[in-house]
Amino acid sequence: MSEDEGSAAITDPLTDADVRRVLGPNGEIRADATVPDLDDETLVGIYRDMVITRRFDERAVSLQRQGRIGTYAPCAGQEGSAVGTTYALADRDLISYQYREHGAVVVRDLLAEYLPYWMGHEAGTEAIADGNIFPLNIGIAAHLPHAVGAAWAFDYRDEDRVVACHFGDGATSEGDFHEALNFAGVFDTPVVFCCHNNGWAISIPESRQTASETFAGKATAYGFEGIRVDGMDPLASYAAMTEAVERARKTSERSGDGGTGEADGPDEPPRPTLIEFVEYRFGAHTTADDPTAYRDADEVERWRAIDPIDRMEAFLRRTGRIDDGEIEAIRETADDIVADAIDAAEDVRADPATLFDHAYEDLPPELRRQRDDLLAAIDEHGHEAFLREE
Ligand SMILES: Cc1ncc(C[n+]2csc(CCOP(=O)(O)OP(=O)(O)O)c2C)c(N)n1
Ligand SMILES: [Mg+2]
Repeated sequence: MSEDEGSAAITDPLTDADVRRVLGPNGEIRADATVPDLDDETLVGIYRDMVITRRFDERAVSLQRQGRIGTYAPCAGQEGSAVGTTYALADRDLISYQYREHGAVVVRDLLAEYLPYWMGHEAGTEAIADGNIFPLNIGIAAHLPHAVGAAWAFDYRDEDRVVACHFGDGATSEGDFHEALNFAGVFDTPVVFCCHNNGWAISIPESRQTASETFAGKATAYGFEGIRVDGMDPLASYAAMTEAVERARKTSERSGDGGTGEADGPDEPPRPTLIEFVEYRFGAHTTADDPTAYRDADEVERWRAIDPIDRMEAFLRRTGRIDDGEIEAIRETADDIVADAIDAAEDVRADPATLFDHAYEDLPPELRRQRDDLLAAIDEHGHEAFLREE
């Protein structure tokens, strides 16, 4: 984005012709687009899950400001791709994500179980594993080889499961990204790489991240398809992901023979896809960041004009699927779901001694001494002495 565009009036910020869209900037169905074949309940469900994700975001930022959770990475602006892609998956499919795609957890209905993670409790990541979601990953791109490994294992074991692997534009500069995509291309692993290009990696703009014309174009080097999609359009995100998931499933499942392997046609292997979701994060990189130091307010406003929730809401209204009353009810439900999740998470009481549990099979002497001191102190003063004062 050039600087002289800074003061331009608010217009559609996403004009690249190669970016797939179903909804226009105002939620209208584009002339060249097909609305995915989903029933009304599912379409409203996509909207509801985005509203819940946004509400969760607002509350999480506020909780961090009050010292009730740790550093948090907001998702606002990116709900369309996080929620839309997850609707294209079966529950048995695995999700591996960076740290911002909370909408995926919302769709899997695991918000309450997950929130303790942001309060420093291991239980938060353990719980989402039960919903086929890998622990979130802060070490940029480090989860990509693991995601590909999981996909390879599914294929090897002949399991009808695919992996959705989410990461940012910044992650594409890591060696792990290239190793993972290369391996996936060579070994035909059933994985969909979801690159969330929000224009920034903390304060590094897209223009300093790559000299490639697009992030999707990098797939060419690995021998599979790369496509660009409006990540602030949940329907386009769903449609693109559905297509990529289909390609990743084994031939027998793709041909609809129920996995008997008696399908007609050549025995094609699963193929990976790289989807570049072009989108924007409205808020700070994390609650530890001040984005006004590196991007101007006009840029944020331009992208806010195509807010994924507003567009989906306008689409649902225009097509007669929801009205004011239903929208109000969805917002109230979202408030309640998030409030209940916070209450449940704040009730979690971890044993401080578990701090020592997961790094070593046998604790080194110094850590053993520290643990023994802690246990002795708990013995003397009781657990309550180690809890935050209300
Ligand atoms: C290996 C590694 N290097 C650096 C960092 C510090 N870091 C945290 S987030 C981030 C930017 C990532 O940007 P991107 O992949 O675009 O994701 P976004 O935050 O925009 O969603 C960096 C460099 C890290 N966590 N891990
Ligand atoms: Mg980014």
